[in-house]
Amino acid sequence: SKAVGVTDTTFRDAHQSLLATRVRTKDLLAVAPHVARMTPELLSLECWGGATYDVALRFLAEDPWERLAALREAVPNINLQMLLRGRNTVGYTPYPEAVTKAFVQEATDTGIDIFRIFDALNDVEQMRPAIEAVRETGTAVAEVALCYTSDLSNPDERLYTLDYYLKLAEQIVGAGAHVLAVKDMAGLLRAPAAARLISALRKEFDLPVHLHTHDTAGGQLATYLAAIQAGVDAIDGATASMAGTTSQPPLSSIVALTDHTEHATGLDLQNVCDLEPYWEAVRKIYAPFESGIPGPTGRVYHHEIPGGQLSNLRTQAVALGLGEKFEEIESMYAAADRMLGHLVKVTPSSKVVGDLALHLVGAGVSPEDFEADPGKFDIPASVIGFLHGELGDPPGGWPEPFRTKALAGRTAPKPIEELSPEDEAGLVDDRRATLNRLLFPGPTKEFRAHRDAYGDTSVLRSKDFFYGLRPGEEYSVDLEPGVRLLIGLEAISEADARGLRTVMATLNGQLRPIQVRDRSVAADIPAAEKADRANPNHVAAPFAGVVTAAVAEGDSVEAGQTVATIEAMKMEAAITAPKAGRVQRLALRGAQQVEGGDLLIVLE
Ligand code: PYR
Repeated sequence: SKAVGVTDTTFRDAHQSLLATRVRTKDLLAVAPHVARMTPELLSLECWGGATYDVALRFLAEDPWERLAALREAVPNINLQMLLRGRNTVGYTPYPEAVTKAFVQEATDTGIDIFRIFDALNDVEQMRPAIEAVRETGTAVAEVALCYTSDLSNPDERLYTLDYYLKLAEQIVGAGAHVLAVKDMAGLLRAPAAARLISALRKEFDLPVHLHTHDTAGGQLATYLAAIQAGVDAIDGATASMAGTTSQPPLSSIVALTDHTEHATGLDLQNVCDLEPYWEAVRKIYAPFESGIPGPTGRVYHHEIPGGQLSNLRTQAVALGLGEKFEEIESMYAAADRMLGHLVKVTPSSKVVGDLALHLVGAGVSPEDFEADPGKFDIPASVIGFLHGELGDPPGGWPEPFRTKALAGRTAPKPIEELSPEDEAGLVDDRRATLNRLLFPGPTKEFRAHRDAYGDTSVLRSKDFFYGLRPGEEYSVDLEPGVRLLIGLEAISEADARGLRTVMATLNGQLRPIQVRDRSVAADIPAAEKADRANPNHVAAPFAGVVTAAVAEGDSVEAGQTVATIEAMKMEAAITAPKAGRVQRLALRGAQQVEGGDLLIVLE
């Protein structure tokens, strides 16, 4: 008889995969004591990772360390678990080992018990510094993942076979893992494959095996049953109202699946169900961040997009004006994956494939034309970096001659920078602030500016934080025990010519006029010039985004040279000169928001 352990992912992966990771600390803390009290039999609570860290600083004006510390206090009795991106820690590119070490130590000191470590190309060398850092803490658990993709039951599968996973597991065990994890980030592990993979891992190795999946196609409860029968030690689930589709399978159906059997989770079905109404209500507040995947989709077996990315990619597609073309983007994702060598797709390799797919659909380039002559086209910076080996070597080797053609004349990204002596000192004396700055410099700066201007806004209710007050509304905030602030909104003025409005607020009854720029009011921005597609001297924006010129008027450029960069929704791409020539005119001033087809540069 063997009970199966359960990790609750509601605080991390569930909202990452359904609500663009937007759930705020306040809404986690409100339910955390109930999680702590009601289900002490949980193996762990997954509550932290790359996206939660990034989004806290970038969009929520929260310090991710403060969140972790508060959760540790609210949940003293359950293991807190985080997802660590190997050498990328919580970022998108590799960092020096000193950063990994300081990060792991600080996370352990603040409350993490279990680190689930993965690498986007299943390269154990990329995970080794993180594994060693976790082992060096002396207390934390190094759970090391093999990322699953494709279908090992398919006799035509040549790369990601059972043999491949067993060799990988052997390296992971050799590197010092305490626990083996199977990370099925897209929900591709079918029940028969789970039976084979889990029983083989249990037979070959002495380590506990922990299975993670996403229920994108709707069949993963069957996979869990097969894995449990094959001896899996623990599985991941989320509160039912935050489960399903791109998130994990529901905790309640997991409990019901095993109740009254030798594998019973030990969780109480009623206790688990009692948390559902809370999350049902909270989820409504976050409705604008819903990814709009209305139900399960079997197309995932073809495109293999991870759960966390599938929801995000939809939002990106809409922001790029490509919302109507989502099925084309899904097919292009599969085509881009094939061109790049059939990758393990998880942050950040999934971003490389997604960037290329969005870029090609946005530019209206067919996969055949692109693959035949990639040197002729703009290529997103992440794709160039990947092809230069920035993320390591892919398991199936490099796609040739595609790679050589794509890289011809394109410069390699900068190698990992050494830490400055100030940063090294900062990692000792002022660890959290230094880590925030090193890992997410831009968002950390904005976060600091927000804190300095407004104080700690994590005390606000989510409804007010996201959507604000309406005139006449009043709201009380508990700043700290015994200190209450009454905030009211009296009126908002018309915008002036510069787009500034005066907001008449009251703080504890005192009228406080505040000047705020209304970004929806167009300050005299001239209508953009459109490029003439037939004119070979015109360089156009390939899609909507923020463009920064890389050349000045009068510069001479080579064909294929980067003349500008464009950023949109975490995607960035180089815009290259279609021909050699001199820059006659820049139609851009500074970094500028543009629409697809806007004129950027005129060559002569
Ligand atoms: C992350 O790194 O955020 C994933 O969910 C894989």
